[in-house]
Amino acid sequence: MTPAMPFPETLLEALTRARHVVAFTGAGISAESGVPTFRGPEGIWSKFKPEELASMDAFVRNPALVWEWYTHRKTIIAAVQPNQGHIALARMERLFPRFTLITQNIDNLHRRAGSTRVHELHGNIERSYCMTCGRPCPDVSLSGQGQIPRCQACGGIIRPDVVWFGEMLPEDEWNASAAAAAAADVFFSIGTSAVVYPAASLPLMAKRSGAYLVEVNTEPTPLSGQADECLLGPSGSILPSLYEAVATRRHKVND
Ligand code: BV8
Ligand code: ZN
Repeated sequence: MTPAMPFPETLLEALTRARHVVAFTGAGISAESGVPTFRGPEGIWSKFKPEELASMDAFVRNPALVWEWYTHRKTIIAAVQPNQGHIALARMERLFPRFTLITQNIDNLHRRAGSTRVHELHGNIERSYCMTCGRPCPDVSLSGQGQIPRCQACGGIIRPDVVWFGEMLPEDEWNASAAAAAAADVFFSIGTSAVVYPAASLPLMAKRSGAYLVEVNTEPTPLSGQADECLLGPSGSILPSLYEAVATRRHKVND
């Protein structure tokens, strides 16, 4: 049983009355599973600059280095499990009349935790495709000899199905996420440094449309000053406690 944390009454009241709740997540929600974040001290980017790896230029210049980095990350992700934060969000799907999950993460941990409706703004590392014929190529990695994966059908170069810097976000995922932000009664920004656009504009889009904006993070971010509530701490502890507190109240109110 997760120890109940004292949550602000305003937050519990907003969640008890809420019809549409949106959760927007970043690398921080997967940190407690053992997936390195991007900008933390142990963050992936601390060893590389984003443009060195997660961009088309980097891939054209040095596809083997980029594939080596994604193969390394796929190996890490395959070995970890969703944590209590992912699981609490999966359970929230059944707690509110409408619950939308939007993630910047490419690690697929939300789905593995049981979330069924996930908007992946930056793609999914478990998917790849041929840059020449577009054919999806499931589960490819750099070969042992450092050969970059090539399409069986046309010999084209295969790339990870993720959104690189300078690339557009998938239109349908973006449109659905922007619509959810505009309709949210409560919008959670969880485990994100809120610096990568256009994803980072979603929390303020929600607030401008009247949502109650809640940040869950182990440290302040550029968004903190605009949030109605800042819950400071690990999402793996805060989210399960919050779920328990709200589930109890909603059952009392709705029974
Ligand atoms: C686009 C997929 C253009 C790949 C990623 C100048 C100003 C404004 C914008 C720009 C600019 N220059 C360039 C841009 C645009 C650029 C951008 O925003 N750059 C930033 C860096 C300034 N954006 C783009 O290029 C986007 N595309 O703009 O298109 C365009 C426009 C028109 C027409 C054509 C083109 C595409 C961006 C997508 C890039 N791809 N990922 C991959 O993963 O390999 S971004 C990458 O960063 C991940 O998706 C990651 O999720 C995302 C954001 O990082 P976070 O998730 O926030 O992770 P981070 O480590 O930063 O933070 C973790 C947080 O968790 C921390 O706050 C930490 O405190 C907290 N935390 C840690 N542990 C816990 C915790 N919280 C709770 N509990 C814990 N236990
Ligand atoms: Zn092909």
